Amino acid sequence: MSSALDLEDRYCAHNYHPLPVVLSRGEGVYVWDEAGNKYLDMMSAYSAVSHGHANPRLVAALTQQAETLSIVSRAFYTDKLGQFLKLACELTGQDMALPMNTGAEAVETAIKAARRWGYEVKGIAADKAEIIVCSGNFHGRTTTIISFSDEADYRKNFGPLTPGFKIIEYGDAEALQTAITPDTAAFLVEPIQGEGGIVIPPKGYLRQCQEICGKHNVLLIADEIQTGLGRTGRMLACDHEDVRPDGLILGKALGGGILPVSMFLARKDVMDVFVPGTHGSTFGGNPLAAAVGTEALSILVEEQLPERSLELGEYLLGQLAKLDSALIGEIRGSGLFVGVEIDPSLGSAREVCERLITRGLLSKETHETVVRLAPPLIVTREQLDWAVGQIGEVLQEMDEMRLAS
Ligand code: PXG
Repeated sequence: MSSALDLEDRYCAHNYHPLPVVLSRGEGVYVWDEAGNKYLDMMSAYSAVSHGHANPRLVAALTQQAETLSIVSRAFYTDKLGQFLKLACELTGQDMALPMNTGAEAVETAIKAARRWGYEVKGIAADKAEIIVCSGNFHGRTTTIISFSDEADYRKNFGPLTPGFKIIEYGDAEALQTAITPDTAAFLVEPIQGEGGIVIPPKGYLRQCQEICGKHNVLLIADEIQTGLGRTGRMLACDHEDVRPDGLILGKALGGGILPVSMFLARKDVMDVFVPGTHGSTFGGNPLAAAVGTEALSILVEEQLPERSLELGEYLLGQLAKLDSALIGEIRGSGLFVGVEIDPSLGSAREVCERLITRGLLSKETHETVVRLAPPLIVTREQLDWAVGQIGEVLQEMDEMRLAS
């Protein structure tokens, strides 16, 4: 056993169950382990590494800004934050942004904004504001956010939980219509559920939700931490249905796979509920994060990564569809955000991932039955061909073993 693996097992809290590989270097779509073995990264840190590992433009932006000015806190203006948020607003059609660091912090920011907007603009009675969320949601790990998860493991023995949330069926616009009351401040939704297993709602769902929210003066807040910034083949997954949400949450790829950078963006009348002293973060919006975030967004646009994701995603789905294996249930995806459902009666998604690792392909199961394929958006067609070949061979191996036993 590797000593790095032993050390991590001994000293790191066991809040994850990592696959047995010790990574030490990354470049582009590849990472290498301690022994020098090379892997194609089809996980991209849950979509955070859309630009590829150690992207030279991002490393240059990082080092140049680190040598200039990194952290000063929001007690002062800096020459980097305004231009970063301007670009983010222009690319997403939002008016203003509030910078944070991790995804969960940006979701918390959205929740605070929605509640305060509910009281101060919509006129909901004190402490009555409700936020509607979906079954199978994943929005992060803070105490408030797990309070509205329907995953028992995420909540167990972390109570007392935060009230004020109502869970409805994902993908069912009528359920939203029924659940709304005069106390509803917002509907918080992932345009495609990532951790839920790459779950794609029915066509037109988001648009219907937007209409319902508009009719009832309820904020539609899209959590695009995982689906945003080109992952699904458009800049935002909401763009597939020409939906502009009232609030938008970004994270992961916003930091270019180098730093944790997140933000909540919204219409001006929503963002105006924040006045000095009502919300903040020591690191949120620091010049280092702003410089890297600006470069990350510029690369997406200049290198047309959303368009690339759309084209290569369709290609990947087409190639996967040609695989002939009893183990495969549904194959679904949008852009380079693809899930391969493994029939649990015939094999486990984790076993598929473990076998793929031994062949130099990194992926991670989600919800036990889904193999997630989400490579950096700079991946090439040839690299995808190689990956599909490996997946095909692994499924064949598992099929043969199953039939032999
Ligand atoms: N919203 C969505 C849609 C996400 O996928 C978050 C919010 C939270 O982001 P942070 O940066 O706080 O992790 C995510 C995160 C995990 C885990 O084990 C989380 C994610 C993906 C895989 C594993 O906590 N997504």
